Amino acid sequence: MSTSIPVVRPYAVQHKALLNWVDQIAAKTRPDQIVWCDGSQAEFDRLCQKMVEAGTLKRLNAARRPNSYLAWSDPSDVARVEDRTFVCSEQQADAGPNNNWIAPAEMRATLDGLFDGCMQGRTLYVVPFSMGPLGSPISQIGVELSDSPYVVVNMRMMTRMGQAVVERLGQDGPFVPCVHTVGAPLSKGQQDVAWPCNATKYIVHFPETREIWSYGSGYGGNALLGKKCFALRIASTMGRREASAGSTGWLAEHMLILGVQAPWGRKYHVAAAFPSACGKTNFAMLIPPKGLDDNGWKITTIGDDIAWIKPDGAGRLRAINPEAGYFGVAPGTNEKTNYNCMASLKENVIFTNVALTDEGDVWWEGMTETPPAHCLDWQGRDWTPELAKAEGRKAAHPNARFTVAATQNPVIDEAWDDPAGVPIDAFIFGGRRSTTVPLVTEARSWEEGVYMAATMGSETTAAAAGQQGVVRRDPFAMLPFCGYNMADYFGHWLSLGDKLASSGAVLPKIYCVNWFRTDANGKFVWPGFGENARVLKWMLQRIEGKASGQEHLLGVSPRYADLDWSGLNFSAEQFETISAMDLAAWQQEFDLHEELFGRLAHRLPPVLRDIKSRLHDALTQKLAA
Ligand code: SAT
Ligand code: MN
Repeated sequence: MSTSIPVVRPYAVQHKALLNWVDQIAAKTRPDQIVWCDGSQAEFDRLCQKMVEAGTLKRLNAARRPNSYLAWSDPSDVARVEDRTFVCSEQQADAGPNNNWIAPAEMRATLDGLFDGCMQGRTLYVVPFSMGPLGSPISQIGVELSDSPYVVVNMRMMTRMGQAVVERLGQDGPFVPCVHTVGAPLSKGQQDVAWPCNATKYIVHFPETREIWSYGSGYGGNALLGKKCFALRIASTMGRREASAGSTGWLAEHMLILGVQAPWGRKYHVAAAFPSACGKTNFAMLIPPKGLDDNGWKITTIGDDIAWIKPDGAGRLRAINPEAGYFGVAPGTNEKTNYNCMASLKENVIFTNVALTDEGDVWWEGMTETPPAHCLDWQGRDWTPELAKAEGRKAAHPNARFTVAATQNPVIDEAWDDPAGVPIDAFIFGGRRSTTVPLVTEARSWEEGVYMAATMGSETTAAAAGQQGVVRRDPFAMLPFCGYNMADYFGHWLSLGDKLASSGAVLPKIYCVNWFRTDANGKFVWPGFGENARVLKWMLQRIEGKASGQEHLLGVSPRYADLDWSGLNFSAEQFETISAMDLAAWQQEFDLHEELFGRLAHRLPPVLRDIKSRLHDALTQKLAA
């Protein structure tokens, strides 16, 4: 097929199927031109300049924030839209009750209508990207076709993007096709707006054919299709599909990965899952507190949001960060909560939906103790501390973000880019719970760890559109990101553990944490942030068989004396507030586990039901005693 649409392609492409697909999408969406991205700095600068002229970006004060930009989105387009996100597998049961499902044929008909001419008056950018280091056995390649230059510049920071990826694909390499449009075609002479988008939104995945189609949004995970759409929803289905009698398959997880150098001379790697906007980026960059073993600890970042995990030849689970940048929550970030993050944000940053100060720099709630006397809020309106008080209006949107290359992180791990990945010693699962769940619990077995992760609950945050602060079950922090039936996903974790254990491999330990318990006044009791290193130390000592704890209903937790408190004033009473097992609350908690299992009953692995009965019986006995 050939179209008469002008094409800018600064390099040769040998891949016929890729060329044909781009032609085919262009014929349908009818852009003014097609531009193949090379991933260069010059291209990045050119696109940013164009967006400054169009009003999409503001260039920040070069003396204060060199090479940095600010975007304000449309007020209706500020977060992931979970109710507009679809997994269209052939069978509804394969998508599971955790996903919105529409029959593929019906969805294709809908998309056909929506994408018809949707890029008129715009440029179609071809964005080849690699999730993971180019050439790693764990990496995968995608190509996103998008009419948003904002997406292009963000993808350049968030992934390995450009010409080298096309070269890697060669004549017939596999790639995941991703099509994205803001859904705002321009008629001849029509003036564009700063943030084009559409009230109608569809974020669609076809797992069997590994396709992603996104319509109507320009924001975050709705539009940067390498992130949640590919690296989690599609990749999770790929990892499971590759499991067979002879193979464990692999895992695509909503996890940060960190390296921990312990003072006793061993380096560990930990992967931790938390729901969106629960402090993953902070945990991934944490600085151990002074006093803890005289600073013999060093924590380094491999990834802050997503981990792809595969066993190596010896059956050890190895993880890579498929991303190359951070798309983190700005509000609440400051030199105290995340020093290394603030250092990463000194230059070369794209900010979205934070406030603009009179000096041409950025500000957000919590960035400094004293707010600026005046700034423009994320919608461009005058903002002062007085107005904030009177109207309760925030300067930055609660889901305001920064996009920055991982290489700007001063504590990036030396192996963050290693194609072989890093060996995982422990998994951590955490939710945001103001009650019930203790500070830290070690699972007694892989199966019980899977049970704890599967039944995790969390209070909802601003990362997704919708009500905030309500507890929902968020198994493995994957509820919005698992591209297939959650019950099958539990089964995949269980069988992977089974296969590795029976091959003689040592499985990582599994921990469940909760940094967010509150006191009677609703205040967080645990200081969190850097102090979380104390919990990390206990976990690593447990791995070495060098720390004790107390067994209870769910597993093993530290007593007050089992944690290192040097340099921190935290009383045994305070510790009790965040560690106590309220048996009556657990009675209710098990009811909620049962509710979840009821929803997933169709394919739920029986082993999880057995564990639940066992734990519940033990609780009943305790309550009776
Ligand atoms: O908008 S994103 O999905 O990229 C961010 C998040 O939910 O963590
Ligand atoms: Mn996330």
